[in-house]
Amino acid sequence: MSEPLILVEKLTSPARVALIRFNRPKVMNALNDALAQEMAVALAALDADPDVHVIVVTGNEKAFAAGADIGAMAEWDYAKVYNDNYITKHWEAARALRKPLIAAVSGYALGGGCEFAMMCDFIIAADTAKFGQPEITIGTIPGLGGTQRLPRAVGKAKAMELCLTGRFMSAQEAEAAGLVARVVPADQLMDDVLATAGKIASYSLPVVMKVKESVNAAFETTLTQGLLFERREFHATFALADQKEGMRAFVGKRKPDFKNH
Ligand code: CO8
Repeated sequence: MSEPLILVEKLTSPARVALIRFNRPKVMNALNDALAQEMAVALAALDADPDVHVIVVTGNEKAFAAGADIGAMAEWDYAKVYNDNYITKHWEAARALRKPLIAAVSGYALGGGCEFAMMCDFIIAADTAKFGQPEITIGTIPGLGGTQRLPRAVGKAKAMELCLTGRFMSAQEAEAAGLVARVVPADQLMDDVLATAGKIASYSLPVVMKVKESVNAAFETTLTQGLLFERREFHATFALADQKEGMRAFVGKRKPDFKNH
């Protein structure tokens, strides 16, 4: 049996959190198609699993992922990538998730690695993290959303400069530019990310999913449509028992006991 390309674990502590770890350490977690397929299957299964509220994806100390597997791609031709629907076929599964997906990034997040981190709902980075879109240095361009999500995250000037030069950006620069939610010392990354995931997992799942959907609407709609969407979803929380429980618990000065309905 060959090694699995990703390791999937449903944690007991914190509860309702699943951890996915890229498992190609010898090649800096280069993302080949078999890994992409395993990831798509795992994400869909965890999204459908009622015991899981939050999914965390990580790599290892050296690399979150150093991009698509260059050795695998080197001899592919246009007909192959087009006919295979390369990238779309597996990676777009991440966009269909209703539950939060958090990227815990240590070391290199380059090319497809940076792009997949940006597909996650937010990134927490170790102070060792390095982000970049170096595709131009190997004769291609970003293909998993780098030219679209990077400008939305850090603005046109920095995104254009990063994609055109292929240079790497430090965790500190990424935080200042708005790409990452927070930077933490490398040896505290997983404790911090899992505590964050555990906190989100302690809330009412339908409310968590409404927050995710509403924030994402900010990138897909006009302001007027987005505000209307948020208002409707806010009103809809009043149909949930968990809204009663949350507000009554606050008034009664006790901890809420959310039932996810
Ligand atoms: N693909 C395949 N193998 C890789 C990759 C990669 N992306 N990155 C590193 N490796 C391998 C190296 O070949 C090396 O293997 P070996 O030990 O057999 O020689 C091993 O990992 C260790 O790497 P290095 O010896 O190079 O380690 P360094 O510490 O010297 O350098 C770097 C680390 C800076 C990360 C360097 O390896 C590097 O520049 N890697 C390539 C980065 C890159 O160009 N990424 C973009 C790839 S293209 C892309 O992502 C397209 C996006 C669209 C598709 C998205 C679908 C996922």
